[in-house]
Amino acid sequence: GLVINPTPRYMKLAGEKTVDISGGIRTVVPKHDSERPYDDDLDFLPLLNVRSPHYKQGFPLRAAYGKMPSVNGVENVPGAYILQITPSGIDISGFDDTGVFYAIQTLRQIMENPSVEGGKKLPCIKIMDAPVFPYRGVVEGFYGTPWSHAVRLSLIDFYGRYKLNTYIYGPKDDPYHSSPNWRLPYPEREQKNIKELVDACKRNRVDFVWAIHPGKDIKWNEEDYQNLVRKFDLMYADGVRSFAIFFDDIEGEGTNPDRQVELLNRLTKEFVKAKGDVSPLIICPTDYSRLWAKPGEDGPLSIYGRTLDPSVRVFWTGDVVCSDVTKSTLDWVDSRIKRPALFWWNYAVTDYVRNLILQGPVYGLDTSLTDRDMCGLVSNPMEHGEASKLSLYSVADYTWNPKDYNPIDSWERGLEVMMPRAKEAYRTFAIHSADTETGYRRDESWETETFRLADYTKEKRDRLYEEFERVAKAPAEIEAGCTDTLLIKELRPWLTEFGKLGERGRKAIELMDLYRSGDAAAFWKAYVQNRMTPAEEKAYETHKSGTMKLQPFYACAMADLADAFYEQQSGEKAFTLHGIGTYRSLATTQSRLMLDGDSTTFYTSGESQKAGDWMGVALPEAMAVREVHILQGRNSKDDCDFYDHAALECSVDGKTWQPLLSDMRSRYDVLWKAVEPVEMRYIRLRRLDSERTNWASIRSFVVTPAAG
Ligand code: LTM
Repeated sequence: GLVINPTPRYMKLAGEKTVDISGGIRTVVPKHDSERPYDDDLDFLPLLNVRSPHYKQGFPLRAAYGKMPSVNGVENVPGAYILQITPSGIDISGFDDTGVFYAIQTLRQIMENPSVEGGKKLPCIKIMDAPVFPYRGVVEGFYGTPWSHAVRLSLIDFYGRYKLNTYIYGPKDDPYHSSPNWRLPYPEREQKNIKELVDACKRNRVDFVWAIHPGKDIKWNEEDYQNLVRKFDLMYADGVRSFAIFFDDIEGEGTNPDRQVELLNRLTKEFVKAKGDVSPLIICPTDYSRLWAKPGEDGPLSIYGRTLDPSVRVFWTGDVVCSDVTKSTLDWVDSRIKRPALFWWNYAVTDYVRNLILQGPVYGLDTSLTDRDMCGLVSNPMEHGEASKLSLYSVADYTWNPKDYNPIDSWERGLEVMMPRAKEAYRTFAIHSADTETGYRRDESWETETFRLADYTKEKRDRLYEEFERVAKAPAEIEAGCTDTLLIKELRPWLTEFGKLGERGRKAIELMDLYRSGDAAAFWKAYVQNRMTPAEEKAYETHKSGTMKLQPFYACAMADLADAFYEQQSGEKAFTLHGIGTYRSLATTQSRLMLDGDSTTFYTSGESQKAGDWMGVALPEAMAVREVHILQGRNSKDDCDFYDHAALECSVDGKTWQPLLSDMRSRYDVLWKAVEPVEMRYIRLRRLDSERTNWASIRSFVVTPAAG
């Protein structure tokens, strides 16, 4: 029941024993001369909010750093600490000042724990704790609106609370971070804000790393070197002691790895070492992902490995730009750069899907990694900084203690911390707001089972109906229970749409009931009212959630009901095609875009293609077909998002398939005409062997029945 985040590496409760701190806490200077008492100016009692009314009274707390007994399994590294609560007092030893600060954060969390009787009775406990990765934190490195000053300050306090120690400032759309203004000083007001951020970071034992992104137009000459140093000096004057240089997302001369190395090595010598109190530089290479990194000895990463000063940290984003943190990707890059990489984890960034807000669990992080595999991990979050705290809570958990990291457990705890007075409603919103639809796919709605009209059962219906009711109610409950005004401001547009989704999903189920009751007039009236208008569709597209299961349920239910009603009224089957296949997005409304008779709109898989994948359609029933015509790609022969090696197949039962056209190569326009009509219900285009890994798209899929 004792929740501490990040999960401590070692923690032992002394049975049921507790100590009473209702009289407050007083600090006592430790006896040992060899230990340095915790500095007065770093006084932490305000953090605990329990200062004793009189300095001679209260439960004693002794804190010191500089000499920490080494304890089995927990390394003596920066940030390490031991916290012990016994009847004789609270004892803290930190490896360094940060270690003491972290011990205080742990103590604060113990006191805030609901099981700790209003923070007045503390359990007797021993905690020995140390971070596994030296760099743990955040890179504000996304495209889009940079965080506001208020959000940044609120985040920095959050980093301190959860022992994140690195904040890299590098918003792509800050004109003074990137080209062409990287050479210019910040306007006075913004420079003042940076100073405030640096001070807030100091209070929270966070390294403020100022990053520059000069590669789009840097000239490899003395003038631009001096421009860069001048900008660094301005930052240095305001207290910045850590710097990064980003060469991501650029073309041309700036990408030259030899020049990049020259710059970093010269800066290391003439700036970092000359100043004496500046941390090692961090570089983001142009080859930051295995997707395009040149693998050979002459590749930029190997050049770094051979020539870049060993103190420089090198970023890496994984096998693709947004991808899992795995041993294999780290082995690949580390063997080239000759040092453990610093992982730039592109989650929960949404600059490539700005209509989504990601609130799901943090997973895809190998829990067996050590600091020999990577020197740390920083998360690139969403432009919605407050709403990113949920994922950062888990990033803090993982980077401190990967071995004990459990994504779902961490997520559940994070939800409670973010919204203690509306946790259930927030959970409902979060569980249905997780997937990206494209790119770095995330699981979503995993507790929800949807169904089609044909599979309607009372149990399935009731369970889903209850969930849609929870969805419909969640926004009001969150508005009432969430005390974080910055957070609610960010979530509100999505909450509004989420509530509407709950309503229309609930009504879609009621429509199923009505249709089954046979009251045609009442059904049709309600059906028409539950259709989304173009304006509603647009509003939903702009602030989407429930994309994996809830909205697809609604869309499929409405389509099924229309077909069923048509059949009920006319006595004939409606000729409606449904997208089927190996891509999840085929079950959604997306697949309509290849079936709408408009070849300017297209369906896209949202996933890389591979051998065995297929996309197709299901007819309402088996029938004789005389023609199938498919246009692959988005709009022209130059598209690469098509199957360049494929087969066209059909089936009556969806299990046994027969070929219509085999071994087609580079065929955008797939046309099959029957000599004799063929009986079929399912038709598919199947991907055969190919080098191609693009997403697959189809802009038109037309099936013509023999009778049509
Ligand atoms: O990931 C890196 C190193 N650079 C950019 C980021 O700025 C951007 O936020 C992410 C996600 O779109 N992708 C990048 O390539």
